[in-house]
Amino acid sequence: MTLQLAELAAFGWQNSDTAELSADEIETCRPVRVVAVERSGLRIAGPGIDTGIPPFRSGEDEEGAATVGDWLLLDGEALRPRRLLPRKSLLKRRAPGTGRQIQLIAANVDVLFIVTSCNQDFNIARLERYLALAREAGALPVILLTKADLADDAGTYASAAADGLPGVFVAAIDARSAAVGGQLLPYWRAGQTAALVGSSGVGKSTLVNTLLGRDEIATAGIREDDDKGRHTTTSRALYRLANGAWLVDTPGMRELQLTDAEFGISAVFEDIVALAGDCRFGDCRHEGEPGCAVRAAIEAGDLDPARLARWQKLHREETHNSASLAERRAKDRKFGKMVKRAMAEKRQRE
Ligand SMILES: Nc1nc2c(ncn2[C@@H]2O[C@H](COP(=O)(O)OP(=O)(O)OP(=O)(O)O)[C@@H](O)[C@H]2O)c(=O)[nH]1
Ligand SMILES: [Mg+2]
Ligand SMILES: [Zn+2]
Repeated sequence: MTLQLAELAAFGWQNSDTAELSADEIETCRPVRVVAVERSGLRIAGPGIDTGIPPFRSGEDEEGAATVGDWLLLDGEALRPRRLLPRKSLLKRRAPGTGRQIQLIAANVDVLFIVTSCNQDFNIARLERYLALAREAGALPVILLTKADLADDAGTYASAAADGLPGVFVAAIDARSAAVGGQLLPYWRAGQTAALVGSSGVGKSTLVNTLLGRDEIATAGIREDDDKGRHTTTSRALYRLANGAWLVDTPGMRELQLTDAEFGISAVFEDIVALAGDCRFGDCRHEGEPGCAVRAAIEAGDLDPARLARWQKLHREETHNSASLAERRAKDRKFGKMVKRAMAEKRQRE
């Protein structure tokens, strides 16, 4: 038995994935892609396979849980995964609520379509969070402004996005229009994987349906008073499009709390990071210290003080989230060791 490379490529498999496998694995294993994460388990697909399996986790770390977009290696003809293949990228966030947990959004994503609408959902600070998520994962960020057909001033939203988020691709679209396939064409190609993220009600599932050419996913109208959605989509799934690309639909997020995203945040605010490097003091807080290059740029009108404030807030928050997750992981490890020791002692007594 050998790998069906051409068939696998249609699922997004790349040569670098083959290079991860041992000779024995190439002879005996079947790679499959996780195409949906449901409450009951995972849906996997690959050449000649499309079925459900129980959740799979490699190791004890929460990031070891297989998520949508992941590649699993099945043992021969069995439906039992042998291992989770290394990811080329991972989108994750601090799980909502009080728990210090990580939530995996999707793995092996090449393009991140950050979806917002030409209405009250539009918010530069929130878009910067999604941008940092994309940059951290090494995915190409593209901002999609849906409901351009409903707004009198879609152009104003597009210029606000282009001005506020320098260097980022922006497209104003009608997610229901067949023209959207052509508008997104420059950003991906066959075998690539994109993910849709954004608030509830911005039209993520509508866009998947339009690109599929059929109403496969349920969608629902938004609240008229504040443009908020109704959290219609509740699971993550990957869809294969006619152009050979793959698209992940995700449930709308109320809030995106970043964690382990210091690189991504610095990439989004690289202008400020560069300025800060020129401040006289290495630990300058840009709050009026002498020789502050950041303040000088604000005074010269080269930097928007609101942008500095957004960077500082995001940076503080990320540091806090990463530290509290690290603390919890250390506690978990300590607890795990304690349990193992207690079990070993119990066995000795028996
Ligand atoms: N006119 C117009 N309506 C749109 C557009 N995009 C989405 N809609 C409508 O907006 C509503 C919400 O769309 P959904 O696709 O369910 O939104 P969603 O982002 O998937 O929302 P969640 O699943 O809750 O995260 C639906 O009634 C869509 O028909 C658009 O570009 N133009
Ligand atoms: Mg949806
Ligand atoms: Zn400074």
